[in-house]
Amino acid sequence: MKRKLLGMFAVSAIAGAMGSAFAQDAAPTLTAAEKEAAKKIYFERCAGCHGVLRKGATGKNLEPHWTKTDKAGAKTEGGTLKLGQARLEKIIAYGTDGGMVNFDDILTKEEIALMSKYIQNTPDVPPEYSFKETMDSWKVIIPVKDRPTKQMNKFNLKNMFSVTLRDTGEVALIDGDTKDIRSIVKTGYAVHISRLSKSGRYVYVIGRDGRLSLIDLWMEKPAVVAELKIGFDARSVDTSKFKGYDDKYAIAGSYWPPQYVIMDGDTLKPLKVVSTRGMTVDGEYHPEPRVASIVSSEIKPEWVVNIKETGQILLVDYSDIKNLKTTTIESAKFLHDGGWDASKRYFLVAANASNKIAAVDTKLGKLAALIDTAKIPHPGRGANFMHPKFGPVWATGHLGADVVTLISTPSDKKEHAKYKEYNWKVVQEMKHVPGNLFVKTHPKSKHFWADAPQNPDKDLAESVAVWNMSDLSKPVKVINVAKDSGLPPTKATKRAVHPEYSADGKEVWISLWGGKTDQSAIVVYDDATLAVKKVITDPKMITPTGKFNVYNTQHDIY
Ligand code: DHE
Repeated sequence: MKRKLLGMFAVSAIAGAMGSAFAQDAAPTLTAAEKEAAKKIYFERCAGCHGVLRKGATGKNLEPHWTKTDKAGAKTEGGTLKLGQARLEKIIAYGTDGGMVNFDDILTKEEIALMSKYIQNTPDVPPEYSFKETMDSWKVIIPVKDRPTKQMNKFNLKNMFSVTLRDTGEVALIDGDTKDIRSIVKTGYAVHISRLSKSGRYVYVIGRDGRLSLIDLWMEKPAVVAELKIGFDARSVDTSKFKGYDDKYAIAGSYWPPQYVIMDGDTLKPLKVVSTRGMTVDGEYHPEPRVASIVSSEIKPEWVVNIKETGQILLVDYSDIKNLKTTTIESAKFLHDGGWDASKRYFLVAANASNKIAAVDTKLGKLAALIDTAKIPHPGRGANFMHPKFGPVWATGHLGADVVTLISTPSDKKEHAKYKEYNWKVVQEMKHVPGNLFVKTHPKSKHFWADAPQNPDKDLAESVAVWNMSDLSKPVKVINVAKDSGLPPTKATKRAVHPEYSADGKEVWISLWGGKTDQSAIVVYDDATLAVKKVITDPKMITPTGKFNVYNTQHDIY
């Protein structure tokens, strides 16, 4: 049975904002109520991979020209077999070898039939979202002048974790030293990531519904001090980290509409909205090029903004926002997540449906390399370490292959000159299992961790593998995190997801992402002994997924 990461999509405001126009052609008809229900399911489960306009990205194109047919065996002009109702129902229920996940245990038979009809109809085009609407959504809850001028609590903020509670639309701020929940903050729906301001004072949290929340960690009880709706559907945010721009600006990327918003760092006041529509690397116009990962350079006043559908990587210079200068770097489709190499000069990003990693040289503003990898690389932010034979490497896991890929990265250090011949080559593929989403290590650790939450096997999805970096031939241990948690067994898989280190690099936190109504947990391991140190199982701990240690996120340590 395949699992369903790729189908976990936002309950997006788009669903509500969608128009109701349908071009019926010869497609199956739906009542108004059926359309509404199908629209909601599409945005919750399908849009993340297939796109709002169904042009396809990580998932296949789902436009009527090939979903719709009334006769068996009908072909498109290009000769591809059209899908039609019966075939669509099978694909949605059981998935495909191409990576489509099965929905037979999430959707009822009736819902599967409904979705099969829905996607044979012409997609609705959701509304745009202007600068004025962005501005109208802006709320300053506590103005800067009323905020503390120094840290008012006694928490060790460096070791605070901002934890996504996916299905409750909240983040928990958990004290890494005591493991106590210091605050639970209401945020946007199914928060995707938390990022830190350069000073480490502010946490920026982006919901899938486009709601961006700014949390002030200096308050006695950290709370949201400003909010902005940056679009209808979003995944990424970062801040200005170049010297002299500390906490000055923030940028957030939107899936729909395809654009990014630049704002003031301490109030979220919107300053500029920039569309990402344009040509793909193949020279085709794309109406929905979504903003995937964004990262902030520390060597230039620039953000690296990765545009999924076009395969273009933008270096956005924020030194003069009124006269915005952007370098557009061609790479490959469809860009997703990525992270810095150890020197923080190169940014490596997955072009996941092309099975490639693109490396950008942010110093020269050029593509440094386009590296072929195994199927569907998914690095999260990746992981950097010294390979015993090949020197500095950056690692990515794979959703679609049973390996972790190690890529040699350049280094200016004299003692690393001997590794130059390996640079930008895949130097090793460590044997793992498919369905990996995140890998992690820490400069002070000898261990390398990889999860496998999307593996079809329940045991593997509930486990993580750990390697000792002196011998990467096989894991030193495969840890069943669900068993270690002591939680009662459940029918729903408790996916072990997203290893994250404590600030001192001595602990590894793993989320157990259970069913919506099941008790979930975070299991904390001692990185040296690999023994459980603590299981955080507060009843409020519902569907924890991403965890962002303040210090490590602030300084891009991974
Ligand atoms: Fe993510 C990062 C998009 C599903 C947990 N995810 C990212 C990034 C993007 C992205 C573009 C990079 C952000 C950045 O660095 O600026 N994710 C998507 C999707 O489009 C997708 C496939 C489907 C969807 O509709 O959202 C998707 N992601 C998921 C999940 O189902 C996960 C596992 C659980 C959850 O919370 O929803 C999930 N994604 C994460 C996490 C990160 C992330 C924890 C940050 C990793 C890090 O260490 O920085």
